[in-house]
Amino acid sequence: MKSGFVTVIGRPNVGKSSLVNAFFGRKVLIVSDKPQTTRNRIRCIYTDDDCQIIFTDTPGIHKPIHRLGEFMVKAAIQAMKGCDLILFVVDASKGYGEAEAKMCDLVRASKTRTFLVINKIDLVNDHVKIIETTKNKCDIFTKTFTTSVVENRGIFELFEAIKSFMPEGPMYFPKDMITDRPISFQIAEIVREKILLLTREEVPHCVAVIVDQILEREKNLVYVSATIYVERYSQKGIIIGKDGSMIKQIGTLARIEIESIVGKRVYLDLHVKVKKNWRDKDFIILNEIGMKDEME
Ligand SMILES: Nc1nc2c(ncn2[C@@H]2O[C@H](COP(=O)(O)OP(=O)(O)OP(=O)(O)O)[C@@H](O)[C@H]2O)c(=O)[nH]1
Ligand SMILES: [Mg+2]
Repeated sequence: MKSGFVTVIGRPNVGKSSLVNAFFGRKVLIVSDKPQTTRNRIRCIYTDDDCQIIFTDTPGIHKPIHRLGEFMVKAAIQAMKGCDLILFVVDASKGYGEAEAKMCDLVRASKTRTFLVINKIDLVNDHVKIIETTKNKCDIFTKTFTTSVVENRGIFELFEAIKSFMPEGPMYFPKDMITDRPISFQIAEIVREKILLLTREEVPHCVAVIVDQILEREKNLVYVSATIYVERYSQKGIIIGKDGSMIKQIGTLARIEIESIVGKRVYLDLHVKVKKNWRDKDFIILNEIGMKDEME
């Protein structure tokens, strides 16, 4: 059997999580049009009859301005260690910039084989130039691929190339395991994704979601309670909305998706709390949202 570890890196918003979802042919990771959607390294395990590929999605590499950002970048760098292959994802409409230069240094130091993936080619007329610029500035790529997740272009070719690149190895995870993150994490991410979808400006970045309780109340009903943390009272007002309209919308969208992963009806109880500067100071929240490894 072939098996191995593939780490996906790139600056925020280039489509890393979207690519991993495309490999699975379904949503495993949350995605949004706001940068810094992914905050943790998250393993997604693909298993078929003759191979197991463990994809590690990572937060976008950026210049951090608070502890949460520092931990996110640290998580991405850590994820590059010990993998068999790195996917270096670039947004075709943005090209090669500072973040890519930093990534290039990191990849070179890791001495790991790397595929260059130019994603979002649907947004540009000519992606040949960006491939050339990226290759000229960074000469570390074993192979180059162009993809569009929205138009499903190049995904199959890239996936097949990854598969054939994997070494012979064991099954690392049970074959029905999709992610290494617990259900409470997956639920919190779904709630956060709906907030990212429905709010703007600084609000999405100031939100943490923690699942407090998951209880099987009746045979076919699961009670889930979660707390949404924000940094200011004005943000709490935005999340709740006029007469509770926003929190209701967040709850409805999230509940439908949570029900599909839990396989039962869900009663979702959401609360909003203010914790000033939690992104810099609140190690309990940072720990609860999965930053433990990065805090050590
Ligand atoms: N036009 C276009 N949009 C894409 C493509 N792939 C992803 N997107 C969009 O780009 C945005 C960012 O996608 P994500 O998958 O969340 O990006 P990411 O790199 O994981 O972002 P972070 O988690 O913030 O680092 C979303 O709005 C996606 O729908 C693509 O091939 N073409
Ligand atoms: Mg992401």
